Amino acid sequence: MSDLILFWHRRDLRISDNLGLSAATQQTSKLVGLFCLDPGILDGDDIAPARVTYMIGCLSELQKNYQKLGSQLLIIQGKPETAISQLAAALEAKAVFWNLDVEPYAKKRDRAVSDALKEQGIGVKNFWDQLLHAPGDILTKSSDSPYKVYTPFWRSWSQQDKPGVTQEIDKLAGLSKSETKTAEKAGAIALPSAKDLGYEWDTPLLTSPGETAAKDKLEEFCDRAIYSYDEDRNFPDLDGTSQLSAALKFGAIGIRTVWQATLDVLDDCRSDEAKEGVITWQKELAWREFYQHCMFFYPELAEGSYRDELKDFPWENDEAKFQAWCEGKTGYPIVDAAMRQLNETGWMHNRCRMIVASFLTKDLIIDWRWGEKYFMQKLYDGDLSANNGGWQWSASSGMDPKPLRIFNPASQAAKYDRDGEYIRQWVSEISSMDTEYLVTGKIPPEERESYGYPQPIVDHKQQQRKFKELYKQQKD
Ligand code: FAD
Ligand code: FO1
Repeated sequence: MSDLILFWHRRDLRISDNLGLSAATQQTSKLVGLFCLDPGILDGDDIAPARVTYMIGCLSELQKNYQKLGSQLLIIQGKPETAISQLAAALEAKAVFWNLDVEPYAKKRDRAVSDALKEQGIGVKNFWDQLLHAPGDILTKSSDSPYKVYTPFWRSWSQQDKPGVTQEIDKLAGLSKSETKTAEKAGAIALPSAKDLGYEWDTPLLTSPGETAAKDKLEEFCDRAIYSYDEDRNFPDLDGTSQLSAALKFGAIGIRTVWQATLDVLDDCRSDEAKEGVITWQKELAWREFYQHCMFFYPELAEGSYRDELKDFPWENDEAKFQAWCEGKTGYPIVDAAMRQLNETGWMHNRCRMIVASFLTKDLIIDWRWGEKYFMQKLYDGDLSANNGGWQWSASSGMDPKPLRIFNPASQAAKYDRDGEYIRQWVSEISSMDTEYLVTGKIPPEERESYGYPQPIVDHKQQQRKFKELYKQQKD
């Protein structure tokens, strides 16, 4: 057995501020990174080309960063428990380290990999890196159980001491030439492109992949928009949010680095409004952790509605209406703008995610899981816990204490896109129409016809009444 430790990356695609990786460097200087292209994930029907493109971009930078430190990032392909144990055994690694994840698939996969390695006498060590507080660290005082409601979770979460940024790694030792050959024989391959994996995405991503771009984005956000985040985050035509979601999903940036940045800017705040901006952003980071804790403790959330009254809901599930929603052709300008933003960029503004999710479930009366899956097929930040949390919240099927939440598309547009700028940007065929038409959606049928814009596929008022009636029947 050699001194070699393999560090298995999954959604922590970075060197800096990586808890598990830092811990491995405390035990050995001979440390090699590893990523396993997993058909169990990549062959799924909920994968977005934009997301795979982002992930491969992160891996490409990670490979270069390992090389700069004197080591390498090995890429393998296949069932992790087979591919990883085969490689680790061939290289006579003394241990494989990795950071844990909350997802049901991750838990099962990790158990299998752990068992396979231990069977061969190879050590395993795991860490919680992607959260400031691990599942189980934030529990109710009354019954020592996980929180199901966000506000008390935030109160407890925000009061606990947070870990600091880990120390920079400046040097590693990698594989010798002959060991590299052994690794190749045991399955190590060159990093494929997203296209090689069957995923094509040519549009530049809002945040470029990799550690460097993520750090730059954080710095830029903290210099510019964080102080007015409390107000600006609601307006989809403004560049008022961080756009760090994909970096956080894939761990292109460490959560401790992000948290430290919020503490630094809090120190610099000169007004209460500025402070409010920073705290509101911290609350979003806490939403991320809340949904991950929920997924960890209640994995059944991934399967369907949490609330009984939504479990066997008589969804109408009209395929043609679903298609119109997917394509941004519902005849509701704010909904269509948002869906087109998603289709064209792989990202959608949070306010609009809530609007289109409410529209799919409450206006089209379509099972929220259809929307959840479509989002995963398109979003480059698609993340099981956050996406499922957002959809269950919007469908009123989750743990949220507010029973029924219905958004009126016109009121939402009037409040958050009052000049119709966002709608104009994404629904080009009606960009020259009066703002009043765009925002209210009350466009005469003949105008719609002449502009080539669809008639509304449903009537909001009527559908809202229908949904409430169905909901009442389910509750009784
Ligand atoms: P910012 O406003 O800058 O927020 C900072 C970070 O906090 C985000 O990057 C994200 O990591 C986290 N965050 C913010 N809001 C939420 C939230 N409501 N829930 C959980 N984490 C949050 N977010 C995803 O990362 N992946 C998803 O697949 C996803 N699907 C969603 C589906 C629906 C129906 C809804 C309503 C929300 C969803 N969100 C999802 C949450 C949110 O919309 C995005 O995190 C946010 O729009 C990303 O933009 P940003 O990075 O500029 O966010
Ligand atoms: N993680 C991997 O270890 N291997 C993959 O091939 C892989 C692909 C992938 C594609 C889309 C996506 O959103 C995430 C992906 N991940 C991959 C990361 C994944 O989120 C984590 O592995 C989770 O722990 C799985 O539950």
